[in-house]
Amino acid sequence: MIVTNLRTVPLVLPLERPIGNATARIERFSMIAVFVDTDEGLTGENLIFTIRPEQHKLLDTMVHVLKDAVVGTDPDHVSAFWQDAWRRINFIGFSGVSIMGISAIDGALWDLRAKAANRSIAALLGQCRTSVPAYTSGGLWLSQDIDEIVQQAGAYASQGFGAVKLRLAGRADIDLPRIAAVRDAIGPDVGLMVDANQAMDATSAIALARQFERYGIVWFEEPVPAHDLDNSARVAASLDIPVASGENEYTIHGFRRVLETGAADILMPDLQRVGGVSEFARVGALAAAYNAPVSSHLFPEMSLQLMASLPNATLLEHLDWFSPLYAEKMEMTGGDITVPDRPGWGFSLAPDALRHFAADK
Ligand code: SMN
Ligand code: MG
Repeated sequence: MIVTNLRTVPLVLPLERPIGNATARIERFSMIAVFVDTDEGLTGENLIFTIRPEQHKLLDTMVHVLKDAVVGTDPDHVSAFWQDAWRRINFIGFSGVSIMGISAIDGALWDLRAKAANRSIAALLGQCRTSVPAYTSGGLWLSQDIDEIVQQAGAYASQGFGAVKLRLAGRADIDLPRIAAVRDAIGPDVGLMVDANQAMDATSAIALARQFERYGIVWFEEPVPAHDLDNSARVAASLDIPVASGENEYTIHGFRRVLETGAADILMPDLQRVGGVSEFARVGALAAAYNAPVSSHLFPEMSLQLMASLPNATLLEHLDWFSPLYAEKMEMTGGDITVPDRPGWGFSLAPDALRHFAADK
């Protein structure tokens, strides 16, 4: 089988209500649907996105910049695509938008080769489980007041989620009452994690964590700027609560530094930043060598396939942001999301949704 074409469809997916964390306000997702066609009539697909509309064209361009690395290749030779793409991005750099372009195509190639084998991606990678425990991160935003997050947290617990994530401001006066209220709303048996989205310095992060320790926090996510590995390591070494980080890391090289410095206890690769399915799997193996658990960042429909294959996988980040685009829906039983055994990702972009959310319509 040979790749004959690479196509993209820019999409705009608006949120009903804008949301905010400590570093960003999000009104809509500017997305690129990526399609890799073959001479045998099969097509592999993938999605990448940005929360900043002015970066939409940049993502689209980056995918097309790598077109010559994939058209004419055998999809089973996905590691050869990686090597060639790596050589091509040398001049513009081995992280950031370059890797988003590689991730987009890598994921579409894995979807394609799994569809060609009539297997799921998890089955191709070597499957470990048929469902993955999840935590919900679809709500409890900093942009919502305390009454609203209490009501929402209670609703998540009633829906059966085993854990929920709260976004922090990075200020004790704002965060501690919200943490206490959410803990009260979900009861003692539902996990609670907090995410500072890089807003703090190490000293204040350690001081804040010592005050929220009593609420039974599963992990403290991105306490300090993501690039500041030494200070993240200082927070991790000072606390009993695990530090989780990695949504802003690129490739196995970035994660190697996180592990070597002790900057995080739990790694959170994001499919579009880590380098797609290939690199997510490699980071998972590297993490296993350090006994580090892996929790996926965003893209729940697709990350399920990776989380199903890693022995050291912990919780899947669940939110329904992208579900309007898919023909299939995620299913949850007892807080675990079912790993579909349908071919490829097991979730396919619905043609009517692609038309409905097309950016240029
Ligand atoms: C997050 C990242 C990007 C956009 C929204 C929220 C957050 C997460 O850090 O962990 O989901
Ligand atoms: Mg986060």
